[in-house]
Amino acid sequence: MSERAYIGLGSNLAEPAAQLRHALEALQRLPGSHLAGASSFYVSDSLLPGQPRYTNAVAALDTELAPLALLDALQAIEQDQGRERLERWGPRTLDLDILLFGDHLIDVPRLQVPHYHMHARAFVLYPLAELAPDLHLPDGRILSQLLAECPFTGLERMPVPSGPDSL
Ligand code: A4P
Ligand code: MG
Repeated sequence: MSERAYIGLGSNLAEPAAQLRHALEALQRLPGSHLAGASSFYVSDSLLPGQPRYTNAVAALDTELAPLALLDALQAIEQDQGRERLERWGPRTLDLDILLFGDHLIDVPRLQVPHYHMHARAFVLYPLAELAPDLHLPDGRILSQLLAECPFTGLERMPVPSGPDSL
């Protein structure tokens, strides 16, 4: 059975926008999966001081992969694109987070879904709203309400369309 997953993409090293475009191409190639959509790209300051600015986006992926198989596949894409895990929250060529996986609530050591900070991060919520403005989270939260509590301040939407059609 196919599930709709939402994937958060982030990069702040080595041409971030190109990293995100490559990652979207890689998502398109995942087995048993279909890239159903991609948001615009957004640029914002890092939450952590002293790091380059981030480029972020969200992708909608319809997938027959199980959640941990999807996590394995996303981590393989991160590795392919040169991610080095030198420190947690350090700068990275590519970060792929599973924001949502259908209506599943997942809490196992390797994977927590919904992603633990998505409800308070403008660089996640605004691109997600481009793809699914009426979304209800499996824990009962409503995306429009989260957006109302999360100012757009500090986000810069890049003008060039970034969807799969423009890859
Ligand atoms: N893991 C658990 N749940 C998930 C999930 N839902 N999706 C585990 C993906 N992975 C999940 O991840 C560490 C472990 O989390 C994984 O091995 C997996 O088993 P990681 O990607 O190696 O570590 P990380 O990215 O350094 O940590 P984390 O918590 O994902 O970092 P954040 O919270 O994403 O923070 N500022 C802006 N403007 N934009 C950003 O994207 N990102 C960060 C990093 C800081 N500031 C930022 C941004
Ligand atoms: Mg991560």
